Amino acid sequence: MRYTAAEHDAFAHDFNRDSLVILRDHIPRAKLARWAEAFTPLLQSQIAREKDSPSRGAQRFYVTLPFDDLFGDPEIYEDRDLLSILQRIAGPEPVLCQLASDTPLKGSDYQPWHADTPALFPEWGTNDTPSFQLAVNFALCDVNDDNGPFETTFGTHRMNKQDAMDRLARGELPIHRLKMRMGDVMIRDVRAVHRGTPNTTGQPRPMVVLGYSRRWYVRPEVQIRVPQSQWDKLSPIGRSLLRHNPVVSDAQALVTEETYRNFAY
Ligand SMILES: O=C(O)CCC(=O)C(=O)O
Repeated sequence: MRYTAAEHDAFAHDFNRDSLVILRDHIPRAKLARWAEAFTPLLQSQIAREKDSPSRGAQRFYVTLPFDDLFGDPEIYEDRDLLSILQRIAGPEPVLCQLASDTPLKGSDYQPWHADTPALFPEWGTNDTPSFQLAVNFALCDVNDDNGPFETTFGTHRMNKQDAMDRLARGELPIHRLKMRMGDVMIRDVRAVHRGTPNTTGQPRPMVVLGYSRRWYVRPEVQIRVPQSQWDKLSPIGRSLLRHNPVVSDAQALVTEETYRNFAY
């Protein structure tokens, strides 16, 4: 672990205020360079599948990653700092239910401002509950002003969504344009209002997303297909994190055509 319990507390405190925290320089860049290399053919296949109707907007692709020896890496998804902060934010025994990526290419545009999930109890007219659905994001390249930095607002994860949108439209909410180095890890509450921005370079900007949720929260729109041979190798922590995902034969695990289209909350 890089951080002390007091530092985990401080991260959780900042997260609850802002909707996100970034652990700088947390994953070795050499490891992510290997991910980037293996990602290229997966992206190409997804582009070929979706070319007439990209799932996340013009020239923006959602690619599910296989839970194999490279991408199913416990040094990343079981990282002790990450889990310590997640448990402070979203309670004990979280689940991991999504292993995927978002990639804008040249020709991509600003997405509409959005949240990735509706309020837990919409009839309350407020989002003011503790966090229940989190995204852990890290890029497979350095993210600068030109290649599609993630833009977000602070504190809107617990606001009424319409109020947040109205305040944003009136220019009352500062917009944070997040430049992240490859190796930085962001933990964010997906209720915060955010958007993808255009990538104007010729290089893709892959951003990995690991989806974690509270122990009782199920997201039917995503899943991780865990090959039996990987399940057999999982640690007790890995088995707990992945307990709600299907365990499939190694041959079946290769078949994945998940797309993910909802983003207009
Ligand atoms: O890739 C990004 O920077 C943001 C993507 C996003 O928010 C989405 O597709 O819902």
